Amino acid sequence: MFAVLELSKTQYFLVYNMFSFVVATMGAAFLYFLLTRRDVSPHHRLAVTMSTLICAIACYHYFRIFGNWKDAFTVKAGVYSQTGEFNEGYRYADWMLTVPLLLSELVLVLKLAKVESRKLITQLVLAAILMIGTGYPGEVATASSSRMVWGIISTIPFLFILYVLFVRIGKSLSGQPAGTKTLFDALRYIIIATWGVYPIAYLFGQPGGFAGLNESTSQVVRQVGYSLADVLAKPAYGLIIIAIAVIKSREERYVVA
Ligand SMILES: *C/C=C(C)/C=C/C=C(C)/C=C/C1=C(C)CCCC1(C)C
Repeated sequence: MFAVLELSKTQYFLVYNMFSFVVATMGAAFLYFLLTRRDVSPHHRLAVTMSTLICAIACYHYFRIFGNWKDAFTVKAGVYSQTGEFNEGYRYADWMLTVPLLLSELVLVLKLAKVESRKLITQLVLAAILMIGTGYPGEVATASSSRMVWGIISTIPFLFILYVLFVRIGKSLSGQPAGTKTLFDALRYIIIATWGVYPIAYLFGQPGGFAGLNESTSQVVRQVGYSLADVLAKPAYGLIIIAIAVIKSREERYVVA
């Protein structure tokens, strides 16, 4: 069973428009990354390809999420009541694919030694799968206690990921070309700031509401929070990765054909 939400027109359309905005953003980013592939040298292209895939996957899922939101509500006398299931599975299926790609992309663009690279990718991908796989049962739980327990379990691999990124990327900063150092440093903080939004948005899914908000408002905050975080964590992050790859390509005297 699902929690039956009763939303005002403003609340309903805030989420509706947000989802629509994310579909457009992911679609545009997908095309942009596809077209800018040739601006980077061949051995940086895999990272750009990953951004392209990430935005395509997210565009598809947001399209489904958007349609699902429309179908799950019925309007009567200006109140939008939930009359059908809203499937959180789309989001988690999306993350299961995109989060390992986002992490691998970052390691690839660092261009570390092969063995080191492989080890980091393996650790990060496994931690990402654990984080999302344990977050999902919490997201769909109807009891607030199980929501909390799964949320805490999922936070353990999350902290591991942040630790690895921060410390490991920090260590390799000195070996990076001058122009990219500030970008890498910015990327570290952007990851902390945007990825940190997810567990906070998750808290707003608490049955009965969170932070003094009623359940409906709280759920609206959660959906908007996840959506904004996705725009920063996928298209915006991809732009920084491309900027780094372009600088590195120039350093290798790559000329755009
Ligand atoms: C493009 C999608 C991204 C970058 C998704 C990231 C998701 C997270 C960092 C999720 C983290 C969670 C916790 C740390 C605890 C509660 C459950 C999650 C899955 C929301």
